[in-house]
Amino acid sequence: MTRTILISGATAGFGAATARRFAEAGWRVVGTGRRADRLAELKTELGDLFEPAAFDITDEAAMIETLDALPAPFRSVDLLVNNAGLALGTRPAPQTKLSDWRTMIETNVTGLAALTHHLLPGLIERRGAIVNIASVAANWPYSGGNVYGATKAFVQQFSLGLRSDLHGKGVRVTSIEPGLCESEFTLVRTGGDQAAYDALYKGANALQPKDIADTIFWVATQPAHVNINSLELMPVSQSFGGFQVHREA
Ligand code: 8X3
Repeated sequence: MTRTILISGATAGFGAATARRFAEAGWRVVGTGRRADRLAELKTELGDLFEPAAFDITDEAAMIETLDALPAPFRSVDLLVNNAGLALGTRPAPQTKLSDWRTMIETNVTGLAALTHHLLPGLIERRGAIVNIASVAANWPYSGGNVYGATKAFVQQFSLGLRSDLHGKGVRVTSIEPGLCESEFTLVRTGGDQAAYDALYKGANALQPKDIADTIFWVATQPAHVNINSLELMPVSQSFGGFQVHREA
């Protein structure tokens, strides 16, 4: 039986790689995102197995209208991958813009919750699965992580809460928490600063979007009685820096 995956934020990075990974395995794939041209390119690449759903995840009315208008087989979602999300800025909290914090909360928290809420009845009916993309930033605070890390802690805790609320319903829920991964994410975070992007990844042998896609695929193809609650992964080159202590002069 052909199954259907819906991936939010499929226009680049983890989302596009995940679309390719599941289409390769014969799943029907719904890819959402704001950039219709990117989704059209994926449609050209992946063919009939791929269905674009262009909307901004912060626009709940557009999301519902677009998803409800999908061709019937693509409306029966078995696996929701909540991947859409972003970080804006790397500066400490006092030097950030409140508008950036709002955008992160509206996308990473409110948008993710709205999409999940909309698809939940069908996922319960089909005993489906939800994979939420959190981050190591949910587990390990770092300077400049502020609201981004907090939104990812929400995603992680929401995943655990869903597990509890869906008790006995056969729906699997997983929080995936990736570390440094080379993707457009960093260009978005730095406002398109290619030099900062190059410096961050130079010599780091970072994770690649395909690593995350393979991880999601592995999680989704475990036997039906196995739930991976959370899974944190980093490149070998990334580890922990410990606490900082400020001393008065
Ligand atoms: C972001 C992970 O390690 O680039 O989700 O801060 S990291």
